[in-house]
Amino acid sequence: MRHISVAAVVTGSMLLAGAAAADEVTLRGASAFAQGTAFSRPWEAFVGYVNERGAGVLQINVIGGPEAVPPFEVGNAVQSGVVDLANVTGAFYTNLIPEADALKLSTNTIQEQRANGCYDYINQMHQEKMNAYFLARTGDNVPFHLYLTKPIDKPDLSGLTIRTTPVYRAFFEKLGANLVQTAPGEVYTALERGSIDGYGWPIQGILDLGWDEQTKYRVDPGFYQVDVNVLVNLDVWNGLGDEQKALLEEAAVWLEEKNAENLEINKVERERQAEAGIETIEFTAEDAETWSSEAQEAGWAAIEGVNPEAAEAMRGCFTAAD
Ligand code: 173
Repeated sequence: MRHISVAAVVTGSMLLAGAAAADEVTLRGASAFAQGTAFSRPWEAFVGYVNERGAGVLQINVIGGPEAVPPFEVGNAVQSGVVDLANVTGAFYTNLIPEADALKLSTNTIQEQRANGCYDYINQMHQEKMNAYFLARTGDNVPFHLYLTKPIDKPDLSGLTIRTTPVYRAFFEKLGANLVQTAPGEVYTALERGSIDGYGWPIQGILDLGWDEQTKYRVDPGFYQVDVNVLVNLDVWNGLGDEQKALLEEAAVWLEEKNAENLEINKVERERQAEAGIETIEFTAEDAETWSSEAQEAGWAAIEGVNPEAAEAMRGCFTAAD
């Protein structure tokens, strides 16, 4: 009798342990970008993917966008665990990882970075400096542009006041602009009031934000490559079970594959901008070359100024192998 009851107790506790490992976890998520706009859409798709497949395993509860956590605070919220995961660009958490601003300088894809070791380097950097697991990157193939309310005819921004974030700072500064940093949510009003003559933003999203109403010109060519990343608080990540981690990793691969859609989305956005009356400013071939090379050089010089070793490591793996 005694023997049997011990066995029953052991079996029972093993079942309990098994049940505990499989308990559904709900993670609180936030996005630095407003719901329904260009750099929120991939994140929303990611959340949908996880929630559809994660019944009994893991669910994501999105607490909101920039109205819930101010964009430049999202990094702090992930680090401290105020949120469990977030959709945010490196430029918004340079207070925690100044080197994260280099992510925009990559000219290869996240798939190539996973293959060449760059992803591991970046993930390690996020773990050490920010207590965050770098789960996924979106934004490949999406360039940034300068948008203006007044025309220019050469790569010279002197006399112009331009809205910036860390993304554009070194480049626009080198071209002589007077810079004002704002969160995306303040751009429309700044344009309306005439307190800025233009702003940096990617090729996607202007119409979602209504900024086309206040924008006259887009300067081509674009420069850099958007990074909008899904980061998970590291303590939360480490506390997940294998099945939960596997679901998030699978969703990350799926999300990153969607980056290939960006070329087509960019094309449609260019057409929509033209239809909205935004004129394209194109420089001479020589000036266009100056524009592009100054952007890249200013970007790397800024990272080298912050951390030469990290700049060298990332430079080595941010370019596609020939
Ligand atoms: O312009 C910005 O606010 C910015 O830095 C950014 C970065 C990635 C995607 C969209 C905007």
